Formats: sequence, structure tokens, C-alpha cells
Amino acid sequence: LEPLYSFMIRVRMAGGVATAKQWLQLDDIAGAYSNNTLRLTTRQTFQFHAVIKRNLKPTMRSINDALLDTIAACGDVNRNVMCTSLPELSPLHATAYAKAKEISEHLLPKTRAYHEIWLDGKRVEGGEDYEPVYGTTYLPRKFKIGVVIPPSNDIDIFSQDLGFIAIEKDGELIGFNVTVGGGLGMTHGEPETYPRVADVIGFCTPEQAVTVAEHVVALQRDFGDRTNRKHARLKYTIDDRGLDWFTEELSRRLGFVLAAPAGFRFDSRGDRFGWQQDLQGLWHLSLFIPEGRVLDNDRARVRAGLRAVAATERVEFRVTANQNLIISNIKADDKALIEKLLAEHGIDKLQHITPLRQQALACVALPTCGLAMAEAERYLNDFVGQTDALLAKNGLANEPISLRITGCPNGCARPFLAEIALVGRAPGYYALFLGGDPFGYRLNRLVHENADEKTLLATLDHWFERFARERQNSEPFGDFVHRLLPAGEQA
Ligand code: SRM
Ligand code: SF4
Repeated sequence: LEPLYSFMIRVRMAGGVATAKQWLQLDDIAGAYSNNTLRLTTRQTFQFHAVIKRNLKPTMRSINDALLDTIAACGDVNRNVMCTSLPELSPLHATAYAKAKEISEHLLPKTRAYHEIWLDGKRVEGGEDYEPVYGTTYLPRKFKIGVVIPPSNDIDIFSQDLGFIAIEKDGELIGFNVTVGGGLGMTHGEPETYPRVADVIGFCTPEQAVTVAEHVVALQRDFGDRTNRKHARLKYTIDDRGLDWFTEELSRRLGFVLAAPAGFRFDSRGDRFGWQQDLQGLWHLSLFIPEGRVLDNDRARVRAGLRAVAATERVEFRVTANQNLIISNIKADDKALIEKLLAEHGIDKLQHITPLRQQALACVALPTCGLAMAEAERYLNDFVGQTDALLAKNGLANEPISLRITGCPNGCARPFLAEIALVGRAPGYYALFLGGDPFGYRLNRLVHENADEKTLLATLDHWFERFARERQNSEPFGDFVHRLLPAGEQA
């Protein structure tokens, strides 16, 4: 008798866009083969949890029937390409999203093995497939790409191995600033592993973007560390050899030099909840989904409600990088119907939340993540509630502060870019980091190596009290802590 192995399956979905039909099919899979939930991820896609071994093939086939797949959602290849999801910037969004999709398709492994193993099962003639980008060795490690449209930095562009910052002129996309070397994973107590924010290295035209992506990936394929997986991301290749070496090698391979970066500015990172109308007159509704988990429980019937919305077939869905959802492309005449369906399932009531909760993020962690040291998704609701109470006590109830929790230092909810971050060390214990900025430019700093809940809350209370008393003008919380906490000092 074999043990009851269960697996996580992640869908590939560039930019997080799914049709209503695909939503219904994914929801069917959640019911038939998974644990009756859909998990929205921080890279804008879906995960199925608790898929037992004998259901792997039927699940993969059903995903394929939905015209989606799981190719390159994991592994040492380019992962799900992210793209800003705010739809009101439609003209720019359409071209930027198309570019994200093109990069995603271009960097997809060409191997037929996926189809052989999971779908038709037939061996494809001609032996091993030729991999023009990945070669025979693939990459030393995972690789992440994002396309962001200022002023929103919803996808945390500085955390990506390779980023494209859309630059516009008179409402048209004229090109991208290119960023390289972001990455967040680290290991507690091993300073040679560290989170790093990306550098802006230049500007390329929309036509050059795919070539730039291919050559940056190939450069990492050729120079990334293949002897130590903890040192195998692009950020370490750049730090070991220097940014000048990197840009020169990239220019040599491209056959041209990137232009000087254009000016840009971010002014937000969270989702803009509620209704928004785009320039074509279509409506988009950004919904808060607690902990990014689409399920029915005593708070609301989110899964049933979204299924009912999808069944109208008059909408599209966009998963945001903050594990929320945009119901998209709604005609004015259909708005009332969508609102009615959401109200019938209690989803409207979930939307009345504090600014802290609006931005709060947690990774999956326990019970499904094998690397988790502490709770995250299941702790978020409780910890946000307690932190909100402290903010209210200090007269700060409406402060839009970013709070992120992960079960370990791999950084799946991008904690090191938050103003407040809890990073799991052991059950009930977290390292506390403070002082990131609100828009994702700066890393936060360690203020407690190993704190229980009481210590975490006492430390936050101390900083909130000082913030309420000593902040300068409308200085954000993260900037305040960053200003007052000398480098290297712990609370
Ligand atoms: Fe992640 C590994 C979940 C975004 C850095 N991540 C994992 C695994 C697969 C655990 C494992 O290897 O056994 C987690 C599955 C847990 C579960 O039970 O579902 C996991 N990562 C997630 C998700 C689902 C978190 C979430 O709650 O949304 C995100 C899925 C993204 C996706 O759709 O593709 C997720 N992971 C991230 C991010 C954020 C991002 O990409 O924007 C990061 C930090 C950015 C980065 O990569 O530097 C991230 N995950 C990691 C790492 C550390 C990599 C490193 O360089 O050290 C690992 C561990 C590893 O690769 O060995 C990891
Ligand atoms: Fe798991 Fe750690 Fe990622 Fe959380 S941060 S999902 S605990 S690997």
C-alpha cells in the first residue's frame, strides 16, 4: 500500500488574466481533485492544494482543457511573467500585457516532455527537443520577470530578476526601463544569502524587450552559480561580477547599448478596490479576497459567488499580485447583476476593511508548504486584527501601512519590501523587519531576530506611539522607522 501523497499544482497564467470559462473550469478542478479552494498567488496565478497522486494526471488534463497549463510555473526556468493589473490604464495596459505574454511565450521551454507525461502520453519522435534559450542544462535556478506600469508598483518590480518598467509618452507605450538583479529569498543566520532590490540599467524599445529578456536569461544561464543553489540567482551573479561587467556583457550579446533610463515614479503598490471605468467605458471591480483563498466559509461564500459571476459569461478575471481579484470588462448594464450576485454570497461585506488589511499579504505556509517554519496565511487575519487595534489605540486607524507575513525567509509574500514584516522562525516565533517604504523601492531592516506574539505587538506599539508623536508631516510609517532606526541597531 502506498502512502497518500498529495501535491500542489500551480497554473501558468501571464499577467493573471483568465476568461469566465476558464474560471469555471478551474473551479471545477478545485472541487473534483483539490481541497475545494483556489489559492490566488503573489505571482498572479492559481494554486491547487492537496491533489492526491492518482489525481495528478486528470488535473493536468483538465487544466489543459481550460487552455491553460502548468509548464514553467515551477522549476529552473522563467516563471509566470507578471504584469500590472490595474485596468483603468487601458491603452498602455493592453500593449504592456501583450508584451508580458510575448516574453512568457518566448521563454517557455520547448520540450514536449510535459505533453508526453501528462497529456497524450505518446513519445514524440526525434529524441530530446532542442531548447534554444535553455540549452541542455536549463538555468541554475528559478528566474522571475515582471512588467510594471507606473505609477502603480503592484508587482514589486524591484523584487524581480528582470523587470520592465513601462514608459509612456502622450498615452502611448514608448519603451521600458530595464531592471535586473532583484530577488528576496534568504536563510536565517546565513548573511551570504540576502534579499536584494533590482538596479535600473537602461531603457529599451518595445521591439527590443523580448531580445533583452532572452539575453539576460542566457547570461544567467552561462554565468549563474551551478555549484550552490543558495547562491544561484541572478542577484548573486551581478554582485559577484559587478553591475558594470553585467551591462557590458549584455550589450556585447545584444549588439547594442541600452539607452539611458527614462524618468518614472511609483505612488502606490496595493490594489485600488471598488469600481473603475476604463477609457473604452467598460467597468472593472477590484475585490478584496481574504488571504487570497477562494473558498466558502462562515465569513462569505466567495467560491460560490465568483462561480455565479463567472457563469454569467459577461466578465473576465484578473488575479492581482496582492492575491486579490479584479472582475473585469463589465458592461454598464451588467454592473447591477454582478453586485447582486456578490451581495447574495456575502462578498460585498468583506470589502469594508481597514487600510492595513487592504494591503496585508501572507504566503501559504502551513499546512501545505514543506518549507514553512511558522504560520502565515492562517495567522494573517488574527495578526492584522491585533495590529489594527494598536493603530486605533494610537490614533492611526487610517494609516495605509504595508504588513506582510511569511512562514520562512524564502520571501514568497515579498516581506522584505514591506513596512512591517514577520518572517517565520519556529511555530509562534518570527523575525521582525521594519522600515520598508510604501512603494517598494527599499528593503526593510531586522529589528528582532526571534520574537513571540507578545514581543511583536509590544515592539509595534512602541513604534506606533513614537510615530504618532514624532512623525514629520505626512511621513509614511516605514520612512519614519527607517529615519530613526540607525543602521545595524535592533529594537
Ligand atoms: Fe515561493 C518556494 C509558494 C511567490 C520565493 N514558494 C515555494 C514553495 C513552492 C515551497 C517549496 O519549494 O516546497 C511554496 C509552495 C507553498 C504551498 O504550499 O503552496 C511557495 N511562492 C509561493 C506562493 C504560492 C506564495 C503565495 O502565498 O502566494 C507564490 C507563488 C508564485 C507563483 O504563482 O509563481 C510564491 N516565492 C514567491 C515570491 C514572490 C514573487 O515571486 O513575486 C518569492 C520571492 C521572490 C524571489 O523569488 O526572490 C518566492 N519560493 C521562494 C523561494 C526562495 C527562492 C530563493 O531565491 O531563495 C522558495 C524556495 C526555493 O526556491 O528553494 C520558494
Ligand atoms: Fe513556504 Fe516559506 Fe514560501 Fe511561505 S515563504 S510559502 S513558508 S517557502
